[in-house]
Amino acid sequence: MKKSKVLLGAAATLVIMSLVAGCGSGEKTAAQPQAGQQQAAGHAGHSQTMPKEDPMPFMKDMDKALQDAVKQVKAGQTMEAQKSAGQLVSTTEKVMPHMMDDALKDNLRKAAADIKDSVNSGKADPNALEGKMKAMQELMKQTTAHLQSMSH
Ligand SMILES: [Cu+2]
Repeated sequence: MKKSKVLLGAAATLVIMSLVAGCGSGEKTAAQPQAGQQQAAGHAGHSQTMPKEDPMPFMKDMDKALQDAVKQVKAGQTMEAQKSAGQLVSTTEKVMPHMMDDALKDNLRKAAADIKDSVNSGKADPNALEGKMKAMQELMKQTTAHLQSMSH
């Protein structure tokens, strides 16, 4: 009697253990295709992880802040130029969550930070700054095309 109870108990433990293990592995395999689906959705269009907003107005703000900063540096309006450069970086950050191209994202962020640093140094060479502006505008063109390839 006692022996069979122990055996039953052991069998029950085994069943529970295999159920738990089965559950665990089931969860793992279920999680993997989910991650794949999310990636696929991100490439096809506006990802669910993105803020629900149209990033295009940010691109306009970015362009305006960039042109203002360069204009103000040229006019010797250092304080205003620094404000515009700050605006440039913050609008760039707003667009970041909508971008799926990591290289482009990185380049755009670096271009904005570079311009801000040079404006904040207070001794930005207007000609060098103009070159940086053109480089950033080229990246912005690519970014706009990239954002338009997604549905927002
Ligand atoms: Cu988006």
